[in-house]
Amino acid sequence: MNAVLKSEASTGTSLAALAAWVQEVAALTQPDAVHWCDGSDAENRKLLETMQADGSLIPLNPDTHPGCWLHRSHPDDVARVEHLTFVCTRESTAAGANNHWMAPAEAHAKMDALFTGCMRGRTLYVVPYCMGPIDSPLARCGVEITDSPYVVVNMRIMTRMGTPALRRIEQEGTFVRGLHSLGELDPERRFIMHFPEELTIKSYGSGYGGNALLGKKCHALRLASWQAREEGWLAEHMLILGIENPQGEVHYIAAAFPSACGKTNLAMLVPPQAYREAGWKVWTVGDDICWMRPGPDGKLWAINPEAGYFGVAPGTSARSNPNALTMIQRDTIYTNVALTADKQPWWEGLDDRVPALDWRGRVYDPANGPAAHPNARFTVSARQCPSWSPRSEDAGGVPISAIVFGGRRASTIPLVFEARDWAHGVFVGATMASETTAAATGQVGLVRRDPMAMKPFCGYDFAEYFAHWLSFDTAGAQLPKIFHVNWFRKDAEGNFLWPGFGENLRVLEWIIDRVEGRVEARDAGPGLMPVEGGIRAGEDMSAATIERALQVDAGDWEREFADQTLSWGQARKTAVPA
Ligand code: GTP
Ligand code: SPV
Ligand code: MN
Repeated sequence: MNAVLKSEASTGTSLAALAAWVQEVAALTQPDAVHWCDGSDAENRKLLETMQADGSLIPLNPDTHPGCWLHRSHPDDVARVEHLTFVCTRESTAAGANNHWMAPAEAHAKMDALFTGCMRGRTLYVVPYCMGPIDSPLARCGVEITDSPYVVVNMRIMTRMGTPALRRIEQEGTFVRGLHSLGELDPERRFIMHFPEELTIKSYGSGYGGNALLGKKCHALRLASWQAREEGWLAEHMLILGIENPQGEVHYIAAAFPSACGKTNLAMLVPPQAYREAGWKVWTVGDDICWMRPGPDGKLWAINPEAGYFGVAPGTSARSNPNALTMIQRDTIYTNVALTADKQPWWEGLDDRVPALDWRGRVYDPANGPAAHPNARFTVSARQCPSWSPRSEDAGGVPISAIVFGGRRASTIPLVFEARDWAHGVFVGATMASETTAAATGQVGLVRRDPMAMKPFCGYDFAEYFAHWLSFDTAGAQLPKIFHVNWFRKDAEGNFLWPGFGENLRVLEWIIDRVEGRVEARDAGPGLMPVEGGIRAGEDMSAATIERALQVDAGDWEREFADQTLSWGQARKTAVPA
């Protein structure tokens, strides 16, 4: 451990509860040194240098990718582990059928046994962070203790990390406690435990984003959803984007798609040429998490609690997401991507170059599978996105005009439909499904119910969660309209029926027109749908493509409805505690 970091170890905090907790954890985990993170550039540089020296970060080509690094994770530690993720409430019914549950005493005992002495030979980092603009009443703070410098430098990008957060925590006196250790990175000794009644997280044995950057899914979704229900707001797995039309009106839309199903891409959408020329603009507020609550005007006001993006690399290209590609050209941490011979990051779908090394550092051989891991990711500051919205820093958030649910569905689900009212919209969100992806370990491509894209992230019983959603429909509420989209429908040959990406703006335009009452819709089974010509065609978009993507087949829908009922029944049955 280097001298500068070590000499700061005894500083700490004026908040007795925090100082005591750090001391207690240090006594348990027995690190060689304790370092309180201030979030400064100098501190960050030191950490990067230390990791370069021990090989856990590899500098990328400074000419093409200045300030960029590659991290190769343990090959068994590349995604979230839903089967090892628990919600530990006093009553098992509070965690619900949708979560794995363990009694808090048992979970603490199990975790504390793992944590005993686990930081010997390592530095314990104390990472104070704020989820949301530091001056926002909607923001919430936490402290993560970790023995992973990779986690620290990622948390610095993903959250408002360091001294300003510590000052807010000292003023408020309360904070989420997150304890993390890499442990042995053994999948057999890996658990992600949540104690919502204690505002505590314990995570052991993984360095992967969603398992280890505790501000993100563990705090900002699982614990925050619990707090949100108690306090009358919503913590959702949603992107937030602003759409500015040629008249200068901006509408903010929040959209929930499951992991690796298009949030980052939609949030950074580049309008098709005809729209750009007419003056349409897209503003990115968030790509993964949305906290929203009713304002005095009855509207839902939303903030993005994060300060950076932990995005899926594969599929990102100049064609699919030019804003993202620009954004990750500098000061970016790449995890599990491939490398070209001149040390540029590479992944499937980027371009037609052939990489030199795969994500494990082996000479690239297609026989070993994809060059980049399918869940390879980039970590980057939100401000580097060309479409970054300055409203991301608004303490009060942005007003939401529409909520969009969507999934990855090869069949059945049309391009877009609108819920008839709030209650129907909650039903649409509650029954949605999507094909599983590489964002979580397990089989990819299975259709599973993923209500509101929150199956892996809701910190309490889904029945209570749906009831909480319904409770927002009060007199005086100015609730957003709710829609469902599907960018992933395929034809018989397995080709996408809809070009997606920038072209998705055509669907968002219809959504805004519906919100403003500017266009008619027809009732078509699943919900309200565009009338002919309702979605704008153009030189690069034929009316026939739109019609095909909008088709609804009665037989498919009967099967879908039967599956919705069956899946839910099964989920309830299998999850009854023993
Ligand atoms: P998480 O960060 O895991 O929560 O995922 P996300 O919802 O932000 O997913 P992301 O936008 O990173 O998309 C994941 C994959 O879907 C990428 O490979 C994209 O290229 C692909 N994708 C995104 N939008 C579209 C689309 O409109 N059409 C098609 N065909 N693919 C898309
Ligand atoms: C997801 O899996 O939904 C992600 C990536 O956004 S992680 O933060 O690792 O959960
Ligand atoms: Mn996500």
